[in-house]
Amino acid sequence: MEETLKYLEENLEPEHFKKLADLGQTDMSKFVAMAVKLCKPASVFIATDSSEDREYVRRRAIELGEEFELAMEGHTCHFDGMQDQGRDKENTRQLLPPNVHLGEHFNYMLRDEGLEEVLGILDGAMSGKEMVVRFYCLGPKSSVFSQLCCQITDSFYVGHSEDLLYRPGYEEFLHAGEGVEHFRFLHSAGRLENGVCADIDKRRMFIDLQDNTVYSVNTQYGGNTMGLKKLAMRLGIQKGLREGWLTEHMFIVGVRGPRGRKTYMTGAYPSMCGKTSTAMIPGQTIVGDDIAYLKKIGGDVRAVNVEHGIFGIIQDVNPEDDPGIYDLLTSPGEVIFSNVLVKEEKPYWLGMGSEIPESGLNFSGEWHKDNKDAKGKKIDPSHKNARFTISLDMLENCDENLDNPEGVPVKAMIFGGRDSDTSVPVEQSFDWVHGVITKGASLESETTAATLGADGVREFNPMSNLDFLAASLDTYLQKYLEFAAVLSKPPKIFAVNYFLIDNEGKYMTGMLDKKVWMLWIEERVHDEVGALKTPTGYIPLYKDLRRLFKSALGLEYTEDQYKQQFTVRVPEQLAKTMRTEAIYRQEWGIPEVLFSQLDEQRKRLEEAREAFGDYVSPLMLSQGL
Ligand code: SPV
Ligand code: MN
Repeated sequence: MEETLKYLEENLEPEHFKKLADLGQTDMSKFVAMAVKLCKPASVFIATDSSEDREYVRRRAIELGEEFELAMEGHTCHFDGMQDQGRDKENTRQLLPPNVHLGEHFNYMLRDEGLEEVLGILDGAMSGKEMVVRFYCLGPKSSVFSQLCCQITDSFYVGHSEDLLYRPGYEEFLHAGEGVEHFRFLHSAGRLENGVCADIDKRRMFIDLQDNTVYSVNTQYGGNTMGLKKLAMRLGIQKGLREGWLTEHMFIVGVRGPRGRKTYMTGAYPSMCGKTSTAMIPGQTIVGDDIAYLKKIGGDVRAVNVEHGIFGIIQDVNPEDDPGIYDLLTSPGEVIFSNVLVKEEKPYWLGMGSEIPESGLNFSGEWHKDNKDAKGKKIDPSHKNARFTISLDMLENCDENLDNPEGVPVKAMIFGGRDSDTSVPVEQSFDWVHGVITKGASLESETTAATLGADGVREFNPMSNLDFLAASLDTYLQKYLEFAAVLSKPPKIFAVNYFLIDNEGKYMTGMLDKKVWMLWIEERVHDEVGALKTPTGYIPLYKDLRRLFKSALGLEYTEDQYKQQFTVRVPEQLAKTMRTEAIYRQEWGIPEVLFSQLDEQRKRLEEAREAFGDYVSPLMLSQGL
């Protein structure tokens, strides 16, 4: 330790050396010393939780040109490079010791080789730049869920974003005692040209599971750089599976039921499948929109939001579909816009509900509506994955239990994907095991712009967590099944699908209909409404949906709509069952119950086909519960 402290004392300004030394965390000091030695920054800023340090980080982001101010007070905008607009799955790898294999769905490499490569790229990556060291707490402070973290970066945009998205952790470290386990992240945007990363070909996000450390370099996009977000999920998943709890890609909301009752639910959907907008449905309260830790406490599953803010997709945020967020994005307050169009210091984005200028400044530089990219494709005014960053406590509908150290009790868990032709809009599983297997582990979704690559390709994405798993599928599933099996009343499991398309290529359900599905789920949790039993789960009765459409949205919901939306599509369902089974057959050690559940589902579907044909109208089914 003495050697480390000596090195730090020689290389940090006294004020900053003191802030770090005061923490008394040997391991962390070594990490900081290693990062300074390796990345060779011109200076180092150690940030505490103070408002001065926080303000400094925000100001530096602007001074360095990583963000620029917009007309509205508190609003700034940041641009990522043309090739840096989403999570780069290809170059995000877990580093594993020899002889550890997770399966073919994962991107990993040998730890020694990976470390050599990424440390080589990070060598001197901060020359001439300022390094900033931040401390955060994932989950509420002083709670059984708290997970301390240290983020080192040379991007003040990353630091500023994390200040909006996470709870401060300097004080927590100070009181935690020497040697507290923590996650750590080292990021450098690398060499910049015109404010964006110049060496995109050397973009790497490497996760060292053995050392709870993540390295990220030559990228600015939040999903690749903010260690506490998706990169920390791998570390959280690894730790949770060891200790018997879950780290999930889930929102958490409080849904108001009859007589003012509030019921908490989680929802796991892949990126860009309506997670944030579901968490923001008017009339509900929001605990979180992206990442949850779930633990068993006192006979309940309880969940916390790992985060304290939203890094949300801005496309289609407009006064009609997303009034809460739209208001916030058009009022004074601290907001970071990324990859939108800016004209005369005003931000514009696709689907904002008003006209977008024909020219302005965007992620491609000076933009005009006829501009084309290198492949000859027209450049959108704002990127499909353009985002806004805000703190949750700015929202009027922020839930009162956001910072409750015990979290909130989870009564329903919802799984949703982008599915144009197979599943009904909402459905309840028969029980915990059926739900985990046929709704969670079988989840598929058509790809979106949140990750680099083609859009609209159907992909297997169990629990919407595949991108972040730090365990083989058999371990993850086994632990998931065990997680709530011991509870007398495990959360009920539901599936939703907002993306069914009719023969003319139009969405079968409206943007706001999800409110009705949530209200139906709320009533089902309390056994207040009946349902029809289908081969794949319980679906709503027409009369309940008609009532809820009327009371929640003031709409007449017709029997024709119901029939069209809730028809059991047997060939598509059978094909899905077979696709899922084939994927799991290629894995090793998958719990046998997965195959037996899929087999039973297939038999039920075949029986229904015998009795009613390929497409089974809900009106043909009898009430099942
Ligand atoms: C997602 O893509 O799932 C997000 C944004 O929530 S990112 O930070 O890129 O992961
Ligand atoms: Mn996400």
